[in-house]
Amino acid sequence: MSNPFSRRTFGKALGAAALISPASAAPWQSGSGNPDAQGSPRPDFYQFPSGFRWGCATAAYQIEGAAKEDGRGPSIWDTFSHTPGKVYQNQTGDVADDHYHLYKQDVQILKNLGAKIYRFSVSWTRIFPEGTGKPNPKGMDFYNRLVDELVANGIDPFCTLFHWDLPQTLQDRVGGWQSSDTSHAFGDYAGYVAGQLSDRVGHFFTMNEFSSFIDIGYKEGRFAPGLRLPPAQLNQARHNAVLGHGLAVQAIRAKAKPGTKVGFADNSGSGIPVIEMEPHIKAAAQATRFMNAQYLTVIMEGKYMDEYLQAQGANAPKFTPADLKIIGSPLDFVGINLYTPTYVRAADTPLGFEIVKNPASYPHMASSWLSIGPEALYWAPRHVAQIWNVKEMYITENGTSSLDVLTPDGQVYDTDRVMFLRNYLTSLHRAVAEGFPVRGYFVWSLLDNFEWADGYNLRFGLYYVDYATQKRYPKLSAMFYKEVIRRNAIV
Ligand code: GBH
Repeated sequence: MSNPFSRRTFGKALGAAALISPASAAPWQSGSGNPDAQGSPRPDFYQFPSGFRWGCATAAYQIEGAAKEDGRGPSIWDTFSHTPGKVYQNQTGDVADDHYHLYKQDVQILKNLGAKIYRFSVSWTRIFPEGTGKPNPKGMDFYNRLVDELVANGIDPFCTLFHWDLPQTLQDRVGGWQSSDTSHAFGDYAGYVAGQLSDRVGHFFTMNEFSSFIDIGYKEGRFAPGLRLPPAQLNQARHNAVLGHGLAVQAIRAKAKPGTKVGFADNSGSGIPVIEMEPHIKAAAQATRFMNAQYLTVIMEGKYMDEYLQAQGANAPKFTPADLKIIGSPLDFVGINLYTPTYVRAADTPLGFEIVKNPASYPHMASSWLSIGPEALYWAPRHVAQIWNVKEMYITENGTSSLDVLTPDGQVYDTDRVMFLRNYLTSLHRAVAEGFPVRGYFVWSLLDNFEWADGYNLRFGLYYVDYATQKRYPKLSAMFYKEVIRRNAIV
């Protein structure tokens, strides 16, 4: 242990000295490791502060299955996945991971990992099979059982109210997010669920990834409901989505136990300075505001950016000042789903930035869209904290697909996923060490699952799912993550 290039030496360079063990010990001295390392042969340099919370995330349609059970109504993803040609090999979420029946076993998996937080989503049509009307008690029962099971096992449930499975009835009746009727229906549903669960659930996310369900579902047509709307209608759908978010915030505040925290989980584009120097950093912050003008920015600022409205011209959304007040309802925290970087440079443009396109040789993971940029996990929290003065943040998703292979001895050696997580976590560590208020981190995902239009082809789990038997196998990455959690440090 006399390595002059110890991780500890680098630690000082990263400004993380406060989080590592005795400053008096020379970096090359052995035996001065962090006491939390529990027998580790070397000091844990990438130590997280105590109280940092580690967990995993999932979403209802991707894991639950039981599509017709206990009165669940159809969602737009049932319809879409059953439409030939929309999903890889016409696969559906009818059975998925059968989590609806295997949830107790899945909670044990979480417990075994050492996860202290778990993010799941509620299927709207289990609660209100037609989107509105009378709640279905059997549907609510499932989430009551799940939440009880989590709490009994020492895992704090974080609940997402909308992860894309919109009631088909609302799509048919009013055009889904094309109508503000859907925004109001969502508010009512969110308030109802929060009222039922907030005695045990302390954190609610209104919606997951605005741009995914609106831009891909209503503009590109590759996600449910598979529409390609012209710009004015698209902008109105975007507006109705953020309006629904705001109405849900208000409904949750009205119906949930006092002290319940409300936020959202968005995959906001995160500008990364091409080189870490002042002009590019400033440009990256500006880009972050502008790229997210129709979602994150209007929610955080209660106002559409002038540049956004000007750029949209006659296609800009129609709204009232009252809408903006609802959309900008104060939040308790912000959740950020983070996968890919967007590089930005300073430029002589009205907002002072230009997005730098990656060359074709830029590396990506098994999903072709998943370009690798660990530093996104540093810049996104920094931008959100600095631009909007946010005091509590979670990384609500981060992880990767892999072409996992189950070996005959029941192992999955997903070294690519371990590489990915280890590298991204170093950037998260930097953000936390510099004081940006990230309180917890959720890996996407606990289990392999229905990866939307990619079906079961791409696996994102820490646990491999054999869909023929529904047996779960821990991958190498699960063992890696378990050790990260145990040591509260990157290993
Ligand atoms: C998240 O989306 C979702 O919240 C989660 O449900 C999902 O399983 C997970 O990530 C992994 O994908 O069709 O090639 O243009 C992440 C953001 C936005 C990434 C949509 C994929 C479509 C890629 N996603 N995007 S492509």
